[in-house]
Formats: sequence, C-alpha cells, structure tokens
Amino acid sequence: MTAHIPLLTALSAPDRIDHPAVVTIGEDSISRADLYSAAMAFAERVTGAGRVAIITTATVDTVIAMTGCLFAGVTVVPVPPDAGHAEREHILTDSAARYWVGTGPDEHPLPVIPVDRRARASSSAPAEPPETATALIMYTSGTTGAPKGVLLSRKAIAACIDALAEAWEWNAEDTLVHGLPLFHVHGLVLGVLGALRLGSPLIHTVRPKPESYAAAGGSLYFGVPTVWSRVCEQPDAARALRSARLLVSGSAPLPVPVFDRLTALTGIRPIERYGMSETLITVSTRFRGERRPGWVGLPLSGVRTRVRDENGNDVPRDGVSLGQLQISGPTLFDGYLGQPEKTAESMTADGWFRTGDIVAVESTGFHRIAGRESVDMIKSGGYRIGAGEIEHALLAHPGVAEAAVVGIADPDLGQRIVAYVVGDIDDPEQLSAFVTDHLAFHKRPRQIHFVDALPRNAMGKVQKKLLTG
Ligand code: MCA
Ligand code: AMP
Repeated sequence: MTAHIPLLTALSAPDRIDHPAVVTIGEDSISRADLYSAAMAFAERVTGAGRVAIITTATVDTVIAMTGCLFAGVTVVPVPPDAGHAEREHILTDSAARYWVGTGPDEHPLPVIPVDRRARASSSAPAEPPETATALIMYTSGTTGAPKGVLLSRKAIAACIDALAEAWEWNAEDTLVHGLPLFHVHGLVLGVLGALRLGSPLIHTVRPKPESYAAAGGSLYFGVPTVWSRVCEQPDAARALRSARLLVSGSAPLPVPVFDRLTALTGIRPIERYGMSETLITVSTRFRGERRPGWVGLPLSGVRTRVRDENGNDVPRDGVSLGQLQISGPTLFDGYLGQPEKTAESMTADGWFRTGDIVAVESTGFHRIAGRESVDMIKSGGYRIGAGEIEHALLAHPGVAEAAVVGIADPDLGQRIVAYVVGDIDDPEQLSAFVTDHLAFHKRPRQIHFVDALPRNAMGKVQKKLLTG
C-alpha cells in the first residue's frame, strides 16, 4: 500500500486549527481555521476536476484555491497574473487544464470555479491523495521553445520543505515574510506551501518592496538577490530587519558586495540556497553553520550532488575546478509534461538530473555556482527566461526579420534582457510592449538595439558571445 503523507500538515492538524491569522496578503488576512474551512469547501467543489489553472494574483483567495486543490488531490497549474496571450494560451493548452480560478481569458473559455470564503464543506475531509500524485505543474523556460511544464509530486514538495525546515530550523514559531510571485517555486512552494506545512504565519507583501519588508516585523525573510540589493539601497529599511532571525537569498547569485552590505546593515549574514524548478531546493547554507559570501553551502538532507566534466568524468572537489552540477534525491521532478525526450535529455543514464549550472565544490562539500552552461538561459530579477522564447516572440512582429536575445550583467537585475533586431521597425517601446503583450512583463527586453545584421559564423549561427562581450 502507498504510504500517505499529509502535505499541508500544520494547516490540517486538529491541534493547530485555532492558531491566529495564518496568511496575510497586503491588507487582507485569514485565520488558520477559516483558511482550513474555506479550502475544504473549495476541495469539495474541485474533487475530480483533473487539472485546475489558477491565476496567481497575490490574494487570500488564491491561497484558498491552491490549498483546496491540494486537499482534493487536484493538480494546480499556476498561471502568472500578467501572462500575455501567447504564454497563457500555451500554458492552458499544454496543461489541458479543465477549470480556471480567477478572471478567465476570453479567447480560451474554461469553466470558472469561484472562491467563496464563507463556504463550508458539507462532508468530512477527503482522504489524503497518494504522495506520488502531481501537486503542481510549474511552467518554466528552457533555452529554446515555449516554457515546459515541470511535474512536481506531493512527496518532492514535502521532502524539500522538510529538508529546509531542518537546515534553517524553520518552524511554527517563525513568521515568514516575502512578496515574491506565486507562480514559481520560490514564492509558492517555499513561500506559501512551506508556511502551511510548517505552521509559520505568512505575511505576503504583494510586491517585494524594501519598505514593506521593513514594516512586516517577521522573523524569516525570503528574497531574490535583486530584492536584497534594493533593501541595501534603503538603509533604514535594511536596519529594520535587524530583529529578524534569518534573511534568505535564492533563485540567482547573490553578489558578494550585496552579502557584505546586507550583513553590515542588518547584523545578519544571509543564508544562500540554490535550486531549480526541476529539482526544488537542493543546496543551502545552514542556520547553524558557515555562511560564506559567494557560496551556497551543502546539499540538503537526502540530496546528493556530483560534478562532471564534458566527458562525464568526476571533477576534483578542490573548490576551484569547474564542472556541470548533477543532482539526485527525493526533491526531483517527475519529468516535463508530455515531453519524454526532453525529460530523458535532462537526466543521465543512471538517473541524475543535469542542472546546466557550472559549479565548483570544495572538500568540505561547500558549493559555489559559477554560472550557466548556456548563454541562452537568462536570469533577470530571479526569473529564468529563455532567449529562444523571446526571440520567437520578437519574430512574431511583422517588422522583425531577425532577432537575437542575450543577458547582459546588470547591477540591479543580475542580468537584463537585451535584444538585437534586424528589420523594419525602430521603436523600442513598441517592440518591448509587443513582447509584454505576448509573454509577460518580466520577459520584455529592457534594451533593444536595431542593427543591419547579426554576427554569424560560417555555419550561419548567431555568435552571441560577440553580443555579450
Ligand atoms: C510591475 N510593473 C508592471 C508589472 N509588474 N507594470 C505593468 N505590468 C506588470 N505586470 C511595474 C511596477 O508597478 C513598477 O512601477 C515597475 O513596473 C517596476 O516594478 P518591479 O516590481 O520593481 O519590477 P522589476 O524591476 O521588473 O522586478 C524586480 C523584482 C522581480 C521585483 C525583483 O523581478 C521579481 O519579483 N522577481 C522574483 C522572481 C522569482 O520569484 N523567481 C523565482 C523563480 P512603479 O515603480 O511605478 O511602481 S523559482 C527559482 O528560481 C528556484 C527554484 C529558486 O532557486 O528559487
Ligand atoms: P528556476 O528554474 O527558475 O528556478 O531557475 C533555476 C536556476 O536559477 C538555476 O539553474 C541557477 O542557474 C539559478 N539559481 C538558483 N538559485 C541560485 C543561487 N543561489 N545562486 C546562483 N544561481 C542560482
């Protein structure tokens, strides 16, 4: 028989039901008991619904819908609230979502399931779904093509949260604060499901603004490096975080000067942790342990890492030799939805996930992320953005004949999206708005260069190194 694990333990455990406000989003909040009841009622409505797409506006209703689906064993497909029409259409079609929560798109009519906060379930709790069931299909960019649906099981999510709880000594005594988007692992899996599983009240600030973080008065804060760098730009906001227990950075490299400045302003050395949509969080520094600028620490409980060169040989663990990071462990995804070849390509023959990240590991097991293998994977503001996806959107514009997109080092965003375009158009604002309309706000090029030709090699391939250098 399959062992069942309750995913949102702290929310459903009877002894915790009377805990005060469990989720606060902006000005709105809900108690643990009310969230539990409303989510149970939502679960009753969605039972058997297959896959449900949820537009992830940062609201309490979104959390109720998400929780209800998970109670019912219904797979959630998080949709970015500002997804442009092409991206939204892709997510809905590819995932074959049958219902929609939020304001539905006109061009893709699906039955909408409303969230009713006052509704109460008429029957008792549904049985806990099997731990192998898919909890989330998380869309994430590859280097080419449209975003792929990453299948995340209940057990992978539970294993990740529990390993982080151990590493950071994160428990119900913490109040978690962040303002990250709810359609990626960071803001959703750690930032919402983590809080609901472990029992810590969550304050979501809607947007991750330094002044909102300062006003929240929490003990545990999550941010991407851009957020921490903006916090440092507002020293009063940074100093207000001195009473926190932990400041955690992830999703992109935290620049050493930001680590140092944050430490000087808050008195807290930030925790750095590394992960991917496909692997969840796998490596982190510890609450009790060394926190070293530029290094992301040790594998989490149950996770194994290895570093291979291009011939598949182990790279020495000497802290300087670089190779590709591969991961195995309980937090891995179950593949890309409907793409067995892409799934197979991402794994080694002996079952390790190829991250595409270049790392060095030292003999103590500490990991340093040196960069990505491919220039076509851009990280901007902590968002993973495939160059190919943006090139494709640009080429859909009638005035664009050729396009090449690169990530250029940026002091605020880590990398900013820069496009080189050949064609009959010379208005960067119009072209950037075109991408926003197709894909999403954060995927718009921040800079567009109109050029006569793209640099190509003898084979006709664009030489992106000449555009980034
Ligand atoms: C923002 N604005 C908009 C929109 N969004 N305008 C129109 N449409 C929109 N959709 C406006 C804002 O109101 C603001 O205007 C201005 O644009 C800039 O907004 P801001 O939010 O500061 O935007 P940004 O500079 O583009 O964003 C920086 C950011 C954002 C807030 C750091 O990039 C972000 O939320 N990143 C988080 C990404 C993330 O969660 N990644 C996790 C992936 P005004 O200034 O007038 O108000 S998961 C992952 O990587 C793994 C597993 C891991 O390891 O975690
Ligand atoms: P995503 O799938 O959106 O979660 O993006 C995953 C990628 O983000 C990884 O492959 C890394 O390139 C990058 N990343 C995540 N966390 C870190 C970190 N702490 N330091 C450096 N890069 C990171």
